[in-house]
Amino acid sequence: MSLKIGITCYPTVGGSGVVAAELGKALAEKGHDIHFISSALPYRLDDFTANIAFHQVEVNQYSVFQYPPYDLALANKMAEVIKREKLDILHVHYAVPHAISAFLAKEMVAHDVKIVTTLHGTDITVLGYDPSLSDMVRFGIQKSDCVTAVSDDLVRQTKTLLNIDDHIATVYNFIDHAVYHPKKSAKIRADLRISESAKILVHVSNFRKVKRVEDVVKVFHRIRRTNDVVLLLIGEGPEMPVIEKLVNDLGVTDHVRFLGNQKQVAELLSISDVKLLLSEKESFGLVLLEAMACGVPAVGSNIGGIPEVIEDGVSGYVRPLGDIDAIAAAVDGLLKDDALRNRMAEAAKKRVFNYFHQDRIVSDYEAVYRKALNGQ
Ligand code: GMT
Repeated sequence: MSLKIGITCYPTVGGSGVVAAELGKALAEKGHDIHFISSALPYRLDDFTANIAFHQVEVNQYSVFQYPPYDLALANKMAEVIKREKLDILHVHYAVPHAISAFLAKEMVAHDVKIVTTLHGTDITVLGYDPSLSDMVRFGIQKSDCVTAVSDDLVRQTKTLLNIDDHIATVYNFIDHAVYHPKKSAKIRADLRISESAKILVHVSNFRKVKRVEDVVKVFHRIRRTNDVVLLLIGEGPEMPVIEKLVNDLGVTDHVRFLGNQKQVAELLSISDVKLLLSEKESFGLVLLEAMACGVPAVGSNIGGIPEVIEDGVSGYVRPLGDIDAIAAAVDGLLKDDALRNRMAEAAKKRVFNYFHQDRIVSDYEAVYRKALNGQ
């Protein structure tokens, strides 16, 4: 049965926006009618598709408002779309503010839309600790018809932190295999001035403090002592000046390529040998999946959802947070042993295909929608 589904997410570059946009596209391909309700066209949604509509939330600034009331404008737009399109499901990504706006919208209309909320991390691992917001996060979760989180660890943290018993289903993130698969390109190496013999480490993030990009640079500096290796840094964010200074202070500037935000990363990932994600908080780590699908073993910190993505010792390594020695030893071992790296690359591809395939996860979300509609 095809459904009318509203989707709200943060449209900017970021895993949650990517997952929401890719989910909408995949659901549309399966015949559902999709309505994105957001402040801007979600990143990754640039091609026209007949059964995907975008409804822009506009916030007018009036002098009576000290702050622009985005959450209210969003609720109003949601109510308008629910009523006009007779939505079956409103799937919001993040409890605060999106689940709260969805609840308000549902109260405004005489139409029994079901609210599905997906937790992506920050609303629990940051806002959940803030006493001025935690009750609101709990309220958003409890007023949703179904709640999902992107890892078992996030389910556990949500329940413990907010002291709730409500059922929260783990629905892992996914990638589109048509986009993420090994795409070898000799030209990219040449363009980046990387010799054929050099190994490549890669890190992709929004360069927030929580990503600990400094650890990535420290590990790189350590392994450069005994390896011909280059570091690709993809993304941008507030920590960039700190990272540039550290790269300079450690004397590795000539071996680091700052590539900024990139839309097409599959080619860059495919020329890489090891992917690093050393964050202190990471509910899932979508960038790990992207690299692993391109045949790149990953080394990550032992926190959040990372150990659910990387199978330690099989598709990469999971090492203690901030343990530069242990992380550098794992990366060094991978760079020096081609057979081991190739074995792990194959295991990484297989793992993404078997557990995080788009078809499987999209079906999981459809099952969640059916549950919400059946009142389960
Ligand atoms: O990691 C970020 O800073 C961005 C954030 C987002 O809103 O996209 O990412 C969160 O959601 C992603 C998609 O579910 C996850 O892959 C990331 O692990 C998660 N980030 C954190 O938990 C810090």
